[in-house]
Amino acid sequence: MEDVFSPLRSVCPSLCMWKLLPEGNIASGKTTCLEYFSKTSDIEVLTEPVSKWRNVQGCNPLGLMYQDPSRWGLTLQTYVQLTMLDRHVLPMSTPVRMMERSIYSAKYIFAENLYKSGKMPEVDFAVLSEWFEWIIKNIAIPVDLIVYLQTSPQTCYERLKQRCREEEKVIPLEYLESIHNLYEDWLIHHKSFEVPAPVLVIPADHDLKKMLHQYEENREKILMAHC
Ligand code: TTP
Ligand code: MG
Repeated sequence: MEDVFSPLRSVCPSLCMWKLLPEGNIASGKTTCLEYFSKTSDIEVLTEPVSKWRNVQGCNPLGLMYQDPSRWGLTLQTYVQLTMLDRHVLPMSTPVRMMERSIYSAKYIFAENLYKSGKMPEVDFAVLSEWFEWIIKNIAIPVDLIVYLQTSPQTCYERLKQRCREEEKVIPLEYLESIHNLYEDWLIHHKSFEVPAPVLVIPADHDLKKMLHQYEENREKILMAHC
């Protein structure tokens, strides 16, 4: 593919494709963060394929998983893994790409949570894990920065109730607490899985106005740290 940024590279040799991932609990504000930066020129924003998870050839694996995680957890997580991989390998058309979540959090947080809570059978988890290991061993999935939107589970719970996504009405606070703890162990305490990139933590319990202010304050760190 033609390198459209080659003139820039001669001025700034370290210029490279800059890939960053907003990460965080359900309803932590990832989409809002992406929408905010999508107004900046030369940034490509890939929002999460939730609509696909709600409708694959007329079926709703997200809804099925929440209704019966033991039966449908593997179905959803296999499809999430595929749709994330599809986004990770899309050729970049701008110097900076922001992608909502990643194949890493799908596995290290959501699949892990299903398994650890006894809702995903061992054989399902083993098959999903082998798929995942094969993918990250054989396909390059470079990430330059993780922007961790750190929230309290309670804040996410309130936002979930306001947002009222049909499938998510069954989510209890305890579920968000488990997801939160897995995130903290992964990205803050480094106690669980390898972290694929440096992590920038942004406190994200605040209202929209304050969040947008924080994004502006951190703009350089988020977008320019590579150059
Ligand atoms: P999120 O990825 O948290 O997206 P969101 O739009 O809810 O978050 P934000 O408000 O911060 O933009 O989750 C979408 C739904 O998909 C949510 O119900 C959790 C679910 N999910 C899984 O069940 N398994 C997965 O692997 C992933 C990534 C999400
Ligand atoms: Mg979102």
